[in-house]
This record gives sequence, structure tokens and C-alpha cells, in this order.
Amino acid sequence: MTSTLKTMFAVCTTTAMITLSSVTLTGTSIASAASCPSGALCLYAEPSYAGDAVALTGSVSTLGSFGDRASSVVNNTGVVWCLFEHTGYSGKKVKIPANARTASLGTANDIASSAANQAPYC
Ligand SMILES: [Ca+2]
Repeated sequence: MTSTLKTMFAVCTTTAMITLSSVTLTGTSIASAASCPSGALCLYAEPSYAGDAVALTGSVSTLGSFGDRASSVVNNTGVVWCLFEHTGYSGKKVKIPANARTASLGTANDIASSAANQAPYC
């Protein structure tokens, strides 16, 4: 079960690999919205795709140390993603349409703690 839950994602300010309970962070650089990898959902700590960032390629039940930090987002995937206020895909939900981006999460600023791209959560 642990291996199936393990999802690769990247953090721009970290060069060493950091392993959380169900998430692996790697050292891929993400400098701007344009550099969000194809096939990834990128979360940025500041509006307008600035600051620390993570790139998700699958659902994560916790954003770990990036929780409550996302202020802008790029969806470079062909599916809808949902951001959740709490870990475990619960609380307030914000939908990010396929191949869309938002420079400011507005009322959802700094609240995202988990993310999903599949049923039954999103
Ligand atoms: Ca933020």
C-alpha cells in the first residue's frame, strides 16, 4: 500500500531528496510557470508563480511541509485537479481545470493541504 501511495514530486529549493510519510520530494528546479513540467500540477508559494514550488504528478493526501503555502497554481495536465483545505482530501475544495492556471488562489490562498486528480475526491 505504501508503494502505491508514493507519488513523486519536486521542490525547487531542495537539492537533496526528502521523504515524507507518503510523498517523495526531489530536487527538480521550477523557476516559473513556464517551467512547470508537462504532465504536472505545480503549486507556488507566492502569487504569479513565484517563490518555492512543488510539482505533483499524482494525488497526494498531504502536501507535507508545503501545506498551507500555495498561492498560485499551474495545471499542466489534461485532467481536473482539486486542492483541499485539509489533509486527506477534506475541507474546502478548489477545482483547477485541465490545462489552466491561476495567478492568485484568492480566498483559497495559503490553505491547500492535499491535492487530488481522480475520483472519488475530485
Ligand atoms: Ca503562500
